[in-house]
Amino acid sequence: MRTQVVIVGGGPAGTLLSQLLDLEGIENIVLELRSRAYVLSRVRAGVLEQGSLDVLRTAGVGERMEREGQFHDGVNLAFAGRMFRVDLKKLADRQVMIYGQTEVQRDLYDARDRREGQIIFEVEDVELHDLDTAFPFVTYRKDGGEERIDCQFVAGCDGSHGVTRASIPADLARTYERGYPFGWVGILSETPPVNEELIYNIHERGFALCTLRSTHLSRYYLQCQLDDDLADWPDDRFWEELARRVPPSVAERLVTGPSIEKLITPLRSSVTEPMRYERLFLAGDAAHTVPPTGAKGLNLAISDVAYLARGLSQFHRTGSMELLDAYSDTALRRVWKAVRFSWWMTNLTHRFEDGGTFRGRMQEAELEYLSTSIAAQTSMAENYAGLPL
Ligand code: RFL
Ligand code: PHB
Repeated sequence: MRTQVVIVGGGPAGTLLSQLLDLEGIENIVLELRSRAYVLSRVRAGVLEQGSLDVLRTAGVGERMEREGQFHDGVNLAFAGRMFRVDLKKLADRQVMIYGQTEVQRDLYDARDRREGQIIFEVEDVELHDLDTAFPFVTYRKDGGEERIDCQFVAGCDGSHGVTRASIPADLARTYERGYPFGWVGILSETPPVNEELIYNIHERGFALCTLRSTHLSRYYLQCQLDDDLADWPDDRFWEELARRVPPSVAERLVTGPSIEKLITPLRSSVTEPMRYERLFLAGDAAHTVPPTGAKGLNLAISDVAYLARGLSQFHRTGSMELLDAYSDTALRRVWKAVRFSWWMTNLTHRFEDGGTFRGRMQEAELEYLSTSIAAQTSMAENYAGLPL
């Protein structure tokens, strides 16, 4: 087989890139490890920045999002028994949209179907070859047979556990990493959300997040131990712990019910530089991970893909490599700011074991400052609502 761009990974980054390239007349094939149903069953992000909405509209997948997504003008932080609101609309002149990653993914797959895009699911042993020549190719196995696709470029959109990042020779790439000494356990339940807007709860028992998908679908997360597993968090324990970590007035309104999905995840920051090796370009979680506290992961995947699509389309139209050559630097400038914000928000909101120390006092002082300073809230608002693309 032959195509212009092979896209490894059919998550949001890979599928969106496929759609944007197709709209520019660039042929591409997506290779995805899992089945379509499996990808659609992964419940992850919920918050889209305005810049992400613009990219999704350009890709022709804005219609259902516009109809079913909820715009939010602010987010709330609760600590020491009180709650304050950061007004995104007033302070940053922007809103965010609540629309689940699962829905974005479904819209993208449907859009690819309508244009008869090629996504090959359940591929194994993807390997990249001759990336440092003008004739790279990708091999993989499907239904037991060995396949080969020749191409001009490869896009590595295969997430944090993918294979493309490792195709960059070790001496040409550097990975910066920070692990946090805790994880999140999260549930989805068919209950009305406890609050119309998100609440980030800072509590001595650990962080808790109240978020939602719709008027009848709630999503909650709790900070947990790094070595906890799902068996440690039966529904009853989850709801009891959540009620303790939110302000009493919020706990009173909490409607509980069986979880329909539950996940546990460690928190981590990581960035690989550069996001390119010769004819390979990395985008999304394949190049970087952020802790979910700042709601930035999916939004970064979308902005990377927007930059990369621009570069590939310039090459396609004019033969110029200018934007592709600038891709890694352009994307990384935005990535590092989101990594910083996610790290800051994680440090601000989570309980560290050293709570009674100088660091703990600094955390309290910062919360006190943020709750009373419009300047501090403005900085949080512009980052949370999303820096310009
Ligand atoms: P994905 O979604 O991981 O997709 C990568 C795809 O590549 C496939 N793959 C391979 N395919 C072929 N060959 C291989 N060898 C392959 N290896 C892997 C995988 O099966 C998969 O389908 O990466 P992508 O596309 O870069 O998208 C990134 C986002 O999924 C991620 O950043 C967000 O979910 C992060 N995130 C959030 N981001 C936000 O912007 N806002 C949020 O509110 C938000 N909340 C979250 C989150 C992530 C969470 N978890 C589970 C870590 C909340 C949580 C709990
Ligand atoms: C979510 O709705 O799943 C969500 C929202 C905000 C975050 C993380 C996750 O910071």
